[in-house]
Amino acid sequence: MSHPAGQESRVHAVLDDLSIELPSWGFADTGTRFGKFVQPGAAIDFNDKLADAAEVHRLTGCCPRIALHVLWDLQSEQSAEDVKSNTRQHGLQIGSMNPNLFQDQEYRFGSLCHADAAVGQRAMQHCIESIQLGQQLGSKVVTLWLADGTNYPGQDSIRRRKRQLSDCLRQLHEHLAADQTFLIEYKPFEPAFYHTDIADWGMSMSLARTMGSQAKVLVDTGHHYQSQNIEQIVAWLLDEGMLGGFHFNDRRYADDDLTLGAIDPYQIFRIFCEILSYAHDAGQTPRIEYMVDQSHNLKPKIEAMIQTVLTAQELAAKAALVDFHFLTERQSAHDLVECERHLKQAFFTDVTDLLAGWRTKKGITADPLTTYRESGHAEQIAAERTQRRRELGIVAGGTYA
Ligand code: LRH
Ligand code: MN
Repeated sequence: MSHPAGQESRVHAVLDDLSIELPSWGFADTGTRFGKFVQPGAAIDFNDKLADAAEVHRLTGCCPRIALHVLWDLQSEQSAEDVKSNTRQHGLQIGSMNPNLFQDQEYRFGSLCHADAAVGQRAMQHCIESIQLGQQLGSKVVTLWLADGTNYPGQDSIRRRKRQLSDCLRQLHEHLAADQTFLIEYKPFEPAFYHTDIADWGMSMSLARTMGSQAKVLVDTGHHYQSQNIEQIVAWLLDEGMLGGFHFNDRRYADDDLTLGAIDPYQIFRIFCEILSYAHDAGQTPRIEYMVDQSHNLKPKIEAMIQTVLTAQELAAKAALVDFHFLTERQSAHDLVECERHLKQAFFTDVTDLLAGWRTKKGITADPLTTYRESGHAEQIAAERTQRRRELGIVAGGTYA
């Protein structure tokens, strides 16, 4: 299929810039509160997570970093040097560090927002250790999501928690290395169901502003109310210089963590359009951390991750087809129909050949998902890990209660 002049180079330039960080936890067995469905090929330990992320990077050529969840991936006996060399051996780099302030019993009523100073202190200590571990591991990003909130009106003072949280974040900023960025993730609800201390983009941006110059906002696409216009939030954060990154996933109802584009691919296309429109007007591509945050309860995990990365590339490539000079001209003419038609035309354009061309140029397979499905890799790791689980006496699965 021939494409108008300039489109191929625009698409390839956008794909060259689109480096996607994979979540270590996307390769391990996960579940819902109603149970955990185990997969024979699921990662058993950190080394498996590295091997699986490396397989996705080998096939897609655009996932050089793996995000770590500090308590899920880093055991105390592992030295930072071990983790670093192990990661390098798999041809990967350490991406963002994710402190975990949501699974310990004492965080029942919050962590950094907890009224009990001792609990708050322990939470601060974990954040400081995560920041320092990141420095030892060469990680440039710390992403903080807090489950903190309340379940009932009157349960606690929202303003006290806000002020305490802001103080904590200001202190944490002092511990950052000059090249570290701190991303504050917001979420409107779950696990708290009355108020969440960092519930939306405005609260996150306000906290990031008072925290310090190295703090920005993390947009998890699954953390919005149904009718919220996410691309408008992205446009605002770009214009404020406060967009730090994304946790990509999709949802039908709440924080469903489904594979990207499974429900609303046009949503992600519109987000990429806001980013490319900003880049067009600013004459430069903003530094954005593109990260995946999904849990693959039913789909084979590596296939789901490859599918996710390919979907992000496809939707970014479609957004690159938009001629923002033409669009701006039509917008100033209030030519609503042509503006919408131009976006829809790009969205419905088949970019398979442009993507294949970019992959061939990079020396990787033109069709990573089919190549993986026909490689026998899934069957091979399922057999090997089933055997290893048996040897380790790991009885997989588990009920909620
Ligand atoms: C919270 C969240 C957060 C991660 C977790 C795995 O819902 O999006 O980013 O720590 O999922
Ligand atoms: Mn997230």
